[in-house]
Amino acid sequence: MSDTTAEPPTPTPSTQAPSPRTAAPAATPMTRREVEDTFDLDALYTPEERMIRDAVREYVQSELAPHAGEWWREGIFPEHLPRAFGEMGMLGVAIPEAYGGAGATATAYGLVNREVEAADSGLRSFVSVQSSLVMWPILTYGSEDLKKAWLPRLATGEAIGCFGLTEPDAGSDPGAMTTRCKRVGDDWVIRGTKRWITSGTRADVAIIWARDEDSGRVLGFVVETDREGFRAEDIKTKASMRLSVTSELHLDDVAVPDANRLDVVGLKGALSCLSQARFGIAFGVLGAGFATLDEAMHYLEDRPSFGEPLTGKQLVQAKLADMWSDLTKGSLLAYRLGRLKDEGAITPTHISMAKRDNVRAALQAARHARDLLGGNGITTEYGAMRHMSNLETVSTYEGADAVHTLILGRALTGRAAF
Ligand code: TGC
Repeated sequence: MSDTTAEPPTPTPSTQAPSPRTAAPAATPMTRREVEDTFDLDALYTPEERMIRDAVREYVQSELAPHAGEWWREGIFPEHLPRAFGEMGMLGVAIPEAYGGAGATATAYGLVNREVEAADSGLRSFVSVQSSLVMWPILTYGSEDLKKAWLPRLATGEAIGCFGLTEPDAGSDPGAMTTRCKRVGDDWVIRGTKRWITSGTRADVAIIWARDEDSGRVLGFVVETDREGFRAEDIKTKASMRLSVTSELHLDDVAVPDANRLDVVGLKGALSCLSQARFGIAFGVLGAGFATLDEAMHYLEDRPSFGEPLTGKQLVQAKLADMWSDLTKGSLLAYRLGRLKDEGAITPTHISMAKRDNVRAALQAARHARDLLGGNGITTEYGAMRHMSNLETVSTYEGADAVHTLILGRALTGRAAF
């Protein structure tokens, strides 16, 4: 039996003096490639997907990323970009080649979004609205004449498109739209206001959703923006997405021929387009998130504080590790999302989960980066604050975080709680 009353042994004093604090050896941080693809997803992409991604990465990093801060600060979306994007094959990546697209996989389209958003979410907004919200509905619901008239020009960037669903008083609940259409002879006459419309004042063509006064059903139309009664103006008070053009559209009894009506009836037409755009966002935001992680890693390694680089501090590493881990899980989710879409097995629930959670991961990464960069983090010389501010918009548009949460809740429980 042991003697529980015995005194604990007296520790033997060390004969060695405590080692003086020595300078930390040179650090060998992971490369950007290792950080951004820790689970080697690269090996799972096709050679064509890798080729498209790498070409866009090179273009974005050399031609867009160095200027994004200045364009954002000045509130400029440079006029030459649509044509340049077209030349790079970045518009309509998954649209068939017969209509001017690249005919690539949905995964390739997602990867393009990711590369573009590494520079700025506003640039990705242009690409995804043009591809997912304008080209996709024309391809899917448009007549052959509409496809031939618009898709090749939208693919080259010669024509610009926008998507009018949201209204000043109808965002999360698009069914509450007040824009109306009425059949008059061979035409439809459309009246209403749309708001928060990317590229609205630049657009040559608008996809407009309106409720039929007679049937009460929601219909979609391809509306040329030079039609009488169509007017657009920019929203100039944005503290986010500043290098993206965001507009309000006014349709004052705009007449369009029945041939411009999309072949889909009900809100599902518009929601199916949003599914395409939300898919791209789930990939895109990872680009912004990883850009803020990369920036923070470089900044902190070069910045000593209390005698050593900030990357050697525990609280800093905790944030970096969370950013890396969350964005990496987002990449795995996006990869699977892409393949489900390529296989035709994707559902709106998959997309809602990926859009919601990947935006959360990217936004949290940007917030951490902003914090880690200290005072410099609030300037536009660094990307953290700009990305953070943009991602606040991305969290709200194309289905607010709360809407996607409730879509997931409805899928889980079978009860709609909107
Ligand atoms: P609900 O009953 O759920 O559905 C009505 C019909 O639509 C179908 N559906 C979908 N189809 C394809 N993809 C989806 N994601 C779909 N979601 C629903 C559904 O099957 C049904 O079809 P059917 O045949 O039975 O008629 O409709 P609800 O009114 O209850 O909708 C619920 C809710 C909240 C999920 C939906 O309204 C929603 O997603 N709200 C958010 C809307 C949104 O994202 N708005 C922001 C868009 S961003 C913007 O407009 C700016 S333009 C982009 C830019 O310029 O940057």
